[in-house]
Amino acid sequence: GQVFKLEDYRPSDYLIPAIDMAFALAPDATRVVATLTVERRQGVAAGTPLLLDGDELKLVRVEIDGKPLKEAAYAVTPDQLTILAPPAARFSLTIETEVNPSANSALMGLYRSNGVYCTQCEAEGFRRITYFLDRPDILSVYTVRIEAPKAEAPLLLSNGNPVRHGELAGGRHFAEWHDPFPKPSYLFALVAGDLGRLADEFTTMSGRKVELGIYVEHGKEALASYAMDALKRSMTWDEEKFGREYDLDVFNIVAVSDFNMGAMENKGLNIFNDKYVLADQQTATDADFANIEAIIAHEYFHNWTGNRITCRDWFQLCLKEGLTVYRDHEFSADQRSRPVKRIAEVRTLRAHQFPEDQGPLAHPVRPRRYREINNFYTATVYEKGSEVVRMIRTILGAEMFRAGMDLYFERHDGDAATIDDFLKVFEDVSGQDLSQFALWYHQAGTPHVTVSSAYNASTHEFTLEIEQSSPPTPSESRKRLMHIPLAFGLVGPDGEDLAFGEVSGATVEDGVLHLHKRRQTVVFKGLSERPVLSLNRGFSAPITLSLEQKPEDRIFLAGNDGDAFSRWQAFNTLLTDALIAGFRRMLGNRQPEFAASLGELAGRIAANASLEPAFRALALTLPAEADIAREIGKGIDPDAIFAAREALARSIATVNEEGFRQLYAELNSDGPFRPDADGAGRRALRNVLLDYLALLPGGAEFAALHFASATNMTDRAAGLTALAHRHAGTPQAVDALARFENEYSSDALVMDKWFLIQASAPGPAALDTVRGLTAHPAFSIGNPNRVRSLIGTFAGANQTGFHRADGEGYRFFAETVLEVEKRNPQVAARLATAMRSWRSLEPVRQGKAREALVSILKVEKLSADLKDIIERTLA
Ligand code: HT7
Ligand code: ZN
Repeated sequence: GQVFKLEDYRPSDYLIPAIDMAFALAPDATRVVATLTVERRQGVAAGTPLLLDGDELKLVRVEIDGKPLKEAAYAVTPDQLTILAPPAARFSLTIETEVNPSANSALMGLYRSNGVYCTQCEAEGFRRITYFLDRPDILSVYTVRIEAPKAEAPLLLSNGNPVRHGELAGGRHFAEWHDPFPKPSYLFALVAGDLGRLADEFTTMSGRKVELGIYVEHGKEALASYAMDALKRSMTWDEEKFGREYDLDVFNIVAVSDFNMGAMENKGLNIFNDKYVLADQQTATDADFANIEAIIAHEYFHNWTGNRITCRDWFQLCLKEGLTVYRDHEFSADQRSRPVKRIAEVRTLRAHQFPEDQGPLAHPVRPRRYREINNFYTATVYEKGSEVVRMIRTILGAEMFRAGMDLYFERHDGDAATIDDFLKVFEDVSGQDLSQFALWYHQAGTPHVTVSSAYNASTHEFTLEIEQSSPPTPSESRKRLMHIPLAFGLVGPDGEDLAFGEVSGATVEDGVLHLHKRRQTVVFKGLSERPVLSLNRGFSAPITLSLEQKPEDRIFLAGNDGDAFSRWQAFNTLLTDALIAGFRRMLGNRQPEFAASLGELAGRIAANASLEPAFRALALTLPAEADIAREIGKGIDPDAIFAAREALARSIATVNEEGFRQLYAELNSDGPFRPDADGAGRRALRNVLLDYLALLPGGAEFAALHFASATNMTDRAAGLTALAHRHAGTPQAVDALARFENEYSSDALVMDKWFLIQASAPGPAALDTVRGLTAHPAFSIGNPNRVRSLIGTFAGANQTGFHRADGEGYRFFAETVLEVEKRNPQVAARLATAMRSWRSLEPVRQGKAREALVSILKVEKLSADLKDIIERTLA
């Protein structure tokens, strides 16, 4: 396949300042008439051919300035339309195409989901609707007319503001939309169908009224009320925190049930996976509510970071995605608990981005090459991209960061911009040189920092020996040195940060130590007591850190560090170290042993009422099996990791049984359900305690009671998980699974939880369960949510089931990925990334994993999406 390279970027020869589109919708044969105003760019020779992108298109007619084009004047294939010698510097080009929305199972372009017509154009779906310069630096003003039978599609939506609508003969009707803001084609959207509407309004900071609408299946309107509330809070927050006001008369959101990703920020018409819109306490967990809030905010924030200022090319994807993730993280931190949110973000980053950055699919936040752009909507672009923006804020400080953002909006509104443009605004407002910092965008891999410390009681000096390194990644064997901003504190015996005098060996400003070199010896003077070092507070830099520190110091930090993230980190490091030691003992056929201090500390954290429950829940959650595997790095035997983790959980539960039971009972609140941070935090802590208590004698009965008495989905799902994972096959587990299935068989989103819980049940038997569930009536291989909940969970979150030593998990997975690929290459490719860490497995599993990957590559006519992932995974 073709490799696209950043250095090949050239502006297009032609511009398309305006496009008028007319859709005559029909399930199998929709007609699209697109009239493009085309302008030759200054300096381009007259007669230069105009090459328009297409993808599986059928051309019906083509006209220039209203006259049919002779056959000799153009060349057409399903993938390209070439106007061989355009007649003038400016002309109008009319193209009629026919597309089949019903047959579009790839869910890119115009398709039907549950009888609703909808579109997905990012990244290159617009070319599946009409021939176009389908690249993000072509900005056009869109006017769209939609025509359809009124009974089938009473609702006709597109971007921008409504212009007019009316009745037509034969039971048909039409609506016209105009979007005054020039936009790239990937932000085009159309929705038509019969949907219910939840309506509201918002008055912007300058007093303009905006009509808000969330469209869902009839009868589900009430389930969109949390999403509506999140939308209004997002609009207010963006005004208050970034001075950004909404700019159209309407803002619509549509929920569809077949969607390749979470949601899409089309201008004025966001389209959402219904999983991220519909929620109430009986069907959604607290995690679902938090996701809805974050994704509603994310898509809304794109209106300024992505839509008003878009990307010049797809290499700049992080310009909109990393920045918008940063903005949605800050929003959630302000709406909920900042430290809890930060810990959750870091856990996600480590679970998804670190393995990507440390494996064969590693790429820079701003890549320089791609074969299939759909495969670059990655944790690196999104999550590490957000961390890079966070570091800019750490380096510049809050005020200067805001000044830079203001300048970005002022200077680049209406532009298709680059990462260099973004960095330049911060350089311009601050006068700082960010050229070394820019490597965070350009260099792949997770930097590693090693630190040792020494205190000299006679000179009152505290010395740090620091070294940075970056491991090689695909096609980047030599790495340059990074600017790494490390927030820190020197913690004194009373838990307060100690003041220090002169510092040599590094720039230290506002509690941040800046690394620029390979090795730095940093000396803090004027410390009359030995400090305990708290480093990378708040996870100020996305690195891995080897910090020589005594367990007593970690225990001290876990209880006393002024930074909540670092308290969590200190305890988590203690747990991880214990689990790795336990794993090694298992490999040596010895039972793991754990220091009593660990269990006692867990008990103290659980009982510490001065800590918010959500924090305690996160602290008491043991590192996941995949986290432990990542820390171990190679020779992974998932069964040994599982056994070590189980043993530690049992030991913590046994030592703390009484305290945990008492706290569990105290947390049982009977008040009204609230999906806010406090309510969710209490449930999270109670459900973590359930996980521990379910391991003790009588655990099945205990979990069954929890399940049966649950008054909300968070508790019900936690009870079912405890039964299905810890007591599989017991009458309690079998009964609870059956009851759940019976109760929710007609609610696809809730059935996804039922699939997920079974797909993640540890042990080799999960494979047969998952295989069997692919034949369940609620499962559908064509629906991305079903595939992700059953197959994606099995491969991504079931270490012992998927990585069965006999390799059967991999074989099943390879077969299923290929089944998915026939319908939806994009979803198949994303699924396949679950194999990215195969080289860290022990040799037998590694061999079986390799066989499965190779078996996929042997298939003829593999899609570009899947081929790209498998080839890079094997390289
Ligand atoms: N910008 C959106 C990305 C997206 C997408 C990309 C490829 C294929 C399908 C897709 N659906 C949505 C979502 C976002 O990041 O906000
Ligand atoms: Zn986004």
